Amino acid sequence: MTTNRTFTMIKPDAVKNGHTGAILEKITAAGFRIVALKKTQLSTLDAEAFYSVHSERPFFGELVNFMSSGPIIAAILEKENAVDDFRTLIGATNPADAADGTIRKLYATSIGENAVHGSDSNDNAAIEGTFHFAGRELF
Ligand code: FUP
Repeated sequence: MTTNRTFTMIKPDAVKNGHTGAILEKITAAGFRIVALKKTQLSTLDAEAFYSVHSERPFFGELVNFMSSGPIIAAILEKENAVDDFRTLIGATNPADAADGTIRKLYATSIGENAVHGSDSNDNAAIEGTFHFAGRELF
């Protein structure tokens, strides 16, 4: 995957609360092109694997339960400087600390149920995109 791509999930809270359309609109309005997109649901094992880097953290069990609790929207996005610009667009992990106008400020309810995921590096964007999508699903 090239370095102008990032990976995102609209998390179960935001999907359940009906924010999918508004969040996708904010993403495309910010200049991101959708390379791949699907609605899916993580199993417990999927969520444990996706978040394995956090397996020793105290919130790991809750994170896995939440992320497998309902459908998500997974997407690969393309834009110059995609990883950093997307993290700016979504805001801080804790919505209480997120800047005004960011997706988490607008749509997240707590640090655990924070509406969206955004890759934190080019390497992880590639790994996470491959976790969710086959090559023939990228356009
Ligand atoms: P981010 O990169 O902003 O998604 O944040 P992290 O990689 O630090 O955390 C990944 C996910 O773990 C967060 F989206 C939500 C969850 N988390 C908690 O539930 N509690 C915490 O204290 C930190 C993170």
